[in-house]
Amino acid sequence: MMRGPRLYIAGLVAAMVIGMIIAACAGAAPTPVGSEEVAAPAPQQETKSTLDIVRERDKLICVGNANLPGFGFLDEQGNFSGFDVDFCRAVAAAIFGDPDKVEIRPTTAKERFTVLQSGEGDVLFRNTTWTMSRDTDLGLNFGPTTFYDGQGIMVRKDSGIQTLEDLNGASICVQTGTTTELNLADQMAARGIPYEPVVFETADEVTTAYEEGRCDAWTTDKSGLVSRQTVLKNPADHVILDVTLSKEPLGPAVRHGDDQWFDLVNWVVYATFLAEEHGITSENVDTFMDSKDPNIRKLLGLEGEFCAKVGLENDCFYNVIKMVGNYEEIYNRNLGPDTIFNLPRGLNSLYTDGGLLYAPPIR
Ligand SMILES: N[C@@H](CCC(=O)N[C@@H](CS)C(=O)NCC(=O)O)C(=O)O
Repeated sequence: MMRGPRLYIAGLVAAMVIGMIIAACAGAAPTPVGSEEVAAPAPQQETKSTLDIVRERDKLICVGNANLPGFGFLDEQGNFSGFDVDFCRAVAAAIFGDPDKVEIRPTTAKERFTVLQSGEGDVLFRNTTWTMSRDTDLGLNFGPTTFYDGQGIMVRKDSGIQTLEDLNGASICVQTGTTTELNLADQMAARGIPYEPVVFETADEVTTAYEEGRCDAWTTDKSGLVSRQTVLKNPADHVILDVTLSKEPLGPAVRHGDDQWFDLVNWVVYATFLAEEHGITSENVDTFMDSKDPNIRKLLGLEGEFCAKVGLENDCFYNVIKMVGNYEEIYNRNLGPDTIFNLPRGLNSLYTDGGLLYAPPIR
């Protein structure tokens, strides 16, 4: 007898609950319990894109290096030059059609990430290794590797040291805030070789200590050793061992959170690879303006609207090539056979020459 009314009441309650849910889903405003407890709508944040900030400032700020000849170096006249500096100039050429609209903000290894994260710079071009922790924990995005490197060790020629095993019990100078410090520890531990790390904050301190004989060896990226060897009192007295302790893919980094800016930096670097691939240089680029090759036409802004996809004018890559050059020109100007470094391209050759430089297509 009782089943009927119970079912009826249960049905009524269910109908009320469903009705309330439908009302809520239909957008009925919940009654505020007290205005203090209702979160105010977040104010419309005027978050400017990095590109807007750079344009308003009328210059690009690259976080860089002042002490690494060939990569990022400040001369006595107050001018910066080097491979990383040229990539910074290439980004400015793409944005402004003027590679001089740049400021380099020199940093030590340790402070470079904070300077980028705090917004004091727009992009990091400072012989910086792409690692997983930097890519994730530090909130960075790494662009295409511009220089494939590996860690090396320098010793005095007359030391007789030839292998890592010869460094048993040796003191090794190393710079803090670098991958170098960590790789050294890993590699020596893996081989069971005891050593004494002598740690400094700047490259100048490392070099001075090494020259003064305070350490038997000195370790950093091989590019860094070749570069800093030139500032030693007697460069010929030193030798870089034929050992490679790590992979050091060096390239640009930007902050997380601005995908268009990340794309822009990426495609400027790729444009230098593609220009080399097509044999287009700063000298001959104008002779390609009547090219029938669709790949070249896209690169030079003659076909499609590719630069617009990263917020720029259609001649953005043309300006990079015309004003700064293709990858080979940038490499040779700073590190090639006519420089004191004379670094062989090796892995930093195009994929068509057996190297690792490979740009996706502009399409
Ligand atoms: N690629 C490594 C090493 C970068 C690095 O800072 N290298 C040193 C040694 S060559 C340097 O550039 N020092 C310049 C300076 O401190 O002034 C990294 O990203 O941690």
